[in-house]
Amino acid sequence: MKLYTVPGAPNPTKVMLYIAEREEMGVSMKIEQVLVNPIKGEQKKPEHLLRNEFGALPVLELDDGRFIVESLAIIYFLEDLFPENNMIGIDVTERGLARDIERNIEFRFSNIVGEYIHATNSPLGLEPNPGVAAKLKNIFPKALVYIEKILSDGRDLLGGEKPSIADCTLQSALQFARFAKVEVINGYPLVQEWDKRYRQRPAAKLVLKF
Ligand SMILES: N[C@@H](CCC(=O)N[C@@H](CS)C(=O)NCC(=O)O)C(=O)O
Repeated sequence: MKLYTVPGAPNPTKVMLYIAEREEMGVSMKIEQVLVNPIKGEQKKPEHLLRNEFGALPVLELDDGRFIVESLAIIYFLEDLFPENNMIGIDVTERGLARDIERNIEFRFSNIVGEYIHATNSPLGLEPNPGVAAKLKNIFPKALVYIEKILSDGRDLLGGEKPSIADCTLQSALQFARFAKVEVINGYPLVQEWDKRYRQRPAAKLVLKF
């Protein structure tokens, strides 16, 4: 299999962190990573549009030549393909809760922070939009309060002691903020500590560039 990806971008990083965490747990996925550079517009080139008509990253190319183009669908595919010692676990309630945290973080934090970054100091060179940035800056702190509450019982990681998909999602958004030099977690000490802790993990050291 091949993963078309780019370090630094949030959705590709989420999948790359997931793969690195699973490999750390002893799963050998044998996925070749192929760079597609959005700063050069390579995600909109005809050869990439054949992989993903939406012109986005990441894309997983299966061994039979078909493609999966949504980051979370790629992760769940890999969970199913390599079920032993998977990340989301087997207990139905635990799985439901883990998925809930991940979705809340993506929809209420990562996606909004991504738009905030593009409106503030876009790595893709989009025109800054202070009006949009000011509006978004009032929205994502609610998610930070939610994350602080989760971490307030002293857990190391979002799902407890083991890494979860939510950790990959949150860290990929925070890396994007560091890459763009846009501050988003000041005043949220438990999130800041989690961030420092997570970045010490071998998988994080392998994947994160910023
Ligand atoms: N919902 C998709 C979003 C994919 C996406 O928007 N990827 C960004 C990078 S984080 C991208 O390729 N942006 C460049 C573009 O859309 O031109 C997913 O989760 O995979």
